[in-house]
Amino acid sequence: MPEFFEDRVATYTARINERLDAALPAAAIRPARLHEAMRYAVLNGGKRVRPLLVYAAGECLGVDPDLLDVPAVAIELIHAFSLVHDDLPAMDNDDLRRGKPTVHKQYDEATAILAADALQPLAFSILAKLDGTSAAVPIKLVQLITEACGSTGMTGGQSIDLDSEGRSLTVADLEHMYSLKTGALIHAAILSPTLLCHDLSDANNDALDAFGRDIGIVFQIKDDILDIEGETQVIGKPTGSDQALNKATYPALFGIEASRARCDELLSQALGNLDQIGTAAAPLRWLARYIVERSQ
Ligand code: GRG
Repeated sequence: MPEFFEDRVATYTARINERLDAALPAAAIRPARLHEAMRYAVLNGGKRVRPLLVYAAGECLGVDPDLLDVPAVAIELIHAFSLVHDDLPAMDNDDLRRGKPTVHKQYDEATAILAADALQPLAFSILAKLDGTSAAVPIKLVQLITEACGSTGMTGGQSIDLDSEGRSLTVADLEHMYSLKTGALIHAAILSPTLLCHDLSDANNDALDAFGRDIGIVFQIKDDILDIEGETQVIGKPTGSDQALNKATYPALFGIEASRARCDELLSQALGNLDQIGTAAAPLRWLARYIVERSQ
């Protein structure tokens, strides 16, 4: 059984990497340095968890994978954009990402900012050009994903994260920040196939909605744990950077054991939500467990 899913992950990862490559402007097109930096930001590795969640949730609902490529690519481009900005000196000031120099280290700060700036409109133009659906679908996808990125989504979460350095937060406030900073885009990835499904029941929609919320928070708590217990060579970035920045994280505020326990609790709640969907949710169940058990 696990090998079966590992093969599927490899197939979908190869698929998204090809689609991303095709979606990005060729490095030879002027301005070449900007295009090179955009390609570096996106194609320099990465687990592709968000696209995998798009494909897995789409499979659950019986959506044609050719339609899923569009939200999968757009969401990964936005994720790559967020990592470039997150690594800048004005934010987390990181030199290493995915085992390679961060974009501002490989190029320069101005190029990194511009590459990220250009990835975002590329993502939305790809969504707007989706065909093979009614005209309302691309608009709904754009609405879902812009809300996940904006001031009450990822950008807002990043703002709270930066403001929280050196401060003590309640569990509720910390999880609110996580649900925005990391969870919002993961939630949008899981919900995007619902907009491409013709016969979605309210119950299945609610199940995916609840699953997406839980798994987004789990993803960030696991990221915090890896920042302490992971190996730099495996996670592709220095460990201990949260502590160096005095970040408000789950392990820093509540301890590593409480962090593990919360991951397990949220995972079991997330998996419980999928009971409604039944066996068709097997790929999502596998990905949820992978998110908690991963070492990178
Ligand atoms: C993009 C609209 C927009 C705003 C940017 C900078 C910023 C606002 C948000 C940063 C959000 C952020 C970096 C959250 C952390 C999420 C996280 C745990 C990232 C690591 O994701 P992985 O492990 O990375 O999936 P890989 O490298 O595998 O893709």
